[in-house]
Amino acid sequence: MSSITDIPARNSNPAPADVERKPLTKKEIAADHPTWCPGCGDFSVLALYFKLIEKRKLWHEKITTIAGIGCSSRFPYFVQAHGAHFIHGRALPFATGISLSRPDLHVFVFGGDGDAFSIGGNHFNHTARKNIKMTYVVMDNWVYGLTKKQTSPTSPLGFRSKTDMWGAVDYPINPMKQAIAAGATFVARTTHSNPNHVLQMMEAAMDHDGFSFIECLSECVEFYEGAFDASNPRKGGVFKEVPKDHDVTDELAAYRLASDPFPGYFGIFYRNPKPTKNAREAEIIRKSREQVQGLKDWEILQKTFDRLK
Ligand SMILES: Cc1ncc(C[n+]2csc(CCOP(=O)(O)OP(=O)(O)O)c2C)c(N)n1
Ligand code: SF4
Ligand SMILES: [Mg+2]
Repeated sequence: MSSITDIPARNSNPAPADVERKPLTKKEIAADHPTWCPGCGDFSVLALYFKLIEKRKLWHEKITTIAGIGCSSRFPYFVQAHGAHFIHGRALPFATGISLSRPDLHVFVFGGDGDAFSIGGNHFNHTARKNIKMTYVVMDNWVYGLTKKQTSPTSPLGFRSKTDMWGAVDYPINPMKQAIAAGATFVARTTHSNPNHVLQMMEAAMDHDGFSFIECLSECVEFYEGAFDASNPRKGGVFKEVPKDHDVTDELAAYRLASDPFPGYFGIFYRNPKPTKNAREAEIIRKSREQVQGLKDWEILQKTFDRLK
């Protein structure tokens, strides 16, 4: 009888049949036509996810695309693969269950700044500290887009919205600092307006064995037009990459990079692998299986009941 622990590890070599399989084409990965507003930054992130799937030969049955609720969180609808559009702010716990039970899958989570840092703020911290193996891309537009312009945790001071008619008075969070402080083992920043860079960051995140977090600036052209112009050279801004001599294993140096005022730096701020919860749990399962080796299922059950007496 097979069990979840018999599933091959995610990084195991592909079977010979897989080697001969052609990479999926965009046509095979794209599902419904995205319902985003024309010009929304989220289109770019989706297009680069398709590119990643094609380039890295990720088969339908080997990936899963999870999201919460929001414009950005509509993401899984548009991907022809397994996935779920889950409850607002709860994408990470849902993805955690998948990651721990199916170590052979690439678990990708997409969502917005509200989903990640307001209603899902608690889950963000805990998923990061537990170092659950997955890639989380937050499409940060500094606003609640789906619900038509409320202040989000990343909206800058003074931002006028339906919830702050006289301008936001709450200090915004800094997603990079939050991710580093929470214990994420891979922390990167990119922007929808630089497609090559988005792809580069997604590839690096996917290859990281642990919780990999990407803040991807993604403009909401409807409710926060021009928010990121200062980071876009085509709009007169500056795209400043993380300095070549930055030590990505240095947490304090990463924190200092994250303190640079907007538009700040782009690239990998922090990458410091350490054992994942996936690995630790797999080890516990392995050891406990050793203890019951050779026993029949009913004998294992009986042992458990005896322990409960
Ligand atoms: C429990 C719950 N509370 C509130 C809402 C309403 N709601 C839906 S999306 C959203 C915020 C979305 O903002 P963000 O995550 O930044 O995504 P965006 O639309 O900007 O991409 C809110 C408050 C909801 N769907 N469920
Ligand atoms: S409201 Fe904003 S975030 Fe939502 S689809 Fe339109 S441009 Fe994109
Ligand atoms: Mg948002």
